[in-house]
Amino acid sequence: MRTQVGIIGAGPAGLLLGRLLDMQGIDFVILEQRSLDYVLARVRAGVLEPGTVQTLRDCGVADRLDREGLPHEIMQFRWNKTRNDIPLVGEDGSKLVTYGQAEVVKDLIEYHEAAGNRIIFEAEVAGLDDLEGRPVIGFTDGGTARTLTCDFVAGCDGFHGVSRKAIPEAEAHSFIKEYPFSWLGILAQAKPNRELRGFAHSTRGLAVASARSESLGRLYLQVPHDLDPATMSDEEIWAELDYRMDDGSGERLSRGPIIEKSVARLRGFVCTRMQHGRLCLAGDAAHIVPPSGAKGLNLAVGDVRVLSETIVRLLKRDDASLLDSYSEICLRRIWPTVHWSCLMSDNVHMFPGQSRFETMMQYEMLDHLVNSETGRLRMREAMLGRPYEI
Ligand code: RFL
Repeated sequence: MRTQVGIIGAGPAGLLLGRLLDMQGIDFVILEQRSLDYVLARVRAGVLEPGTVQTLRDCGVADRLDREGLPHEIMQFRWNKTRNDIPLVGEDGSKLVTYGQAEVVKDLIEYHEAAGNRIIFEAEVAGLDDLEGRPVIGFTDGGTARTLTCDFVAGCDGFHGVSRKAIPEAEAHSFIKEYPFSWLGILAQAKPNRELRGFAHSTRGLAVASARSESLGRLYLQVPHDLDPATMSDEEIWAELDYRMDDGSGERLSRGPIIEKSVARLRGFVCTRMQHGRLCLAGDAAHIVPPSGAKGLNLAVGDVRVLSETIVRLLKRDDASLLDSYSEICLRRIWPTVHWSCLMSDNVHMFPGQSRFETMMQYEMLDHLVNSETGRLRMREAMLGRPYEI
């Protein structure tokens, strides 16, 4: 097979890149190791920055998002059993929107299917060759070994993908912070309670309550790495969420059947070498943020905007100027966002062996971010997302 751009991974990064290339008349093939059903069922991020929403609108894939997305004007924080609200509206009126990552992925796949674009599911990429000449992607399709020859490769294959491993010395140019706990995430058929949303720092650890739609709640509990979600009953999960979210107001979460449970580790990770020859990494393939900042998907969108312009200039105008500065441009948005996500994580969780002094320091930091003028400015800038360079 042959194409101009071989995209590895049908997550938000790969699917959006395909759409942006499509708008420029550049041919591409997306190779995805999982099945279509698996990709559509994956529950993950849900808070979209205004820039992400606008990018999806500019790509013509935001009709449902504009109808069903839930605008998010106030963020609630609880600590020491007290509720604090912070308005999160930009000076131009821009807001965060809650709309599940699975819905973004579904809208993009529907677009590609209608346009007749090539996405090959259950096609696992095993290796990359000749990245400094004419790249060749080796993959297995239904057990058969095949190759895709292309002019450019986009590594959008997530943290565990193969693309990063094809970059010489990527490991030596990587930075990682592992947190000593995980998040248990649940999806519940329960109407989210508007008065009980956001982050709650409790002495038994963090709880987060958010909405995926008017009738679906997405909630999280800080848990040990080795927690087997099957060992916690729905009743125990709701009781723990209520305990940690309690702010003395008497409000309780609305309960309903829990339809999905999963445990995810928290880590910060950045690979600063995001390009080698005609391969560029985008999204989780290059960086991971702890979810406390709700930034993973939004960062992927920022990378992909730079990557699509890099590819357009290279393939249409034979101009490699952006290719040489790809990592540098992306990292200018990545590092501050990683820093913000880690700052949030460091202050909303209970760490093993944490002293009461350290807890008081966390309260102080949260109070600064939520209740002081400079702190609110910082929070708004970080949560609404930094402006794009490209
Ligand atoms: P993805 O979504 O991981 O997609 C990568 C795709 O590549 C495929 N793949 C391969 N395909 C072919 N051959 C191979 N060898 C391949 N290896 C991998 C994979 O099957 C997959 O389809 O990366 P992408 O596109 O960069 O998008 C990034 C976002 O998905 C990610 O940042 C967020 O979901 C992170 N994240 C969250 N972010 C938030 O902002 N808020 C959240 O609440 C939030 N919750 C989460 C999350 C990530 C989670 N994971 C990864 C454990 C909850 C979870 C459970």
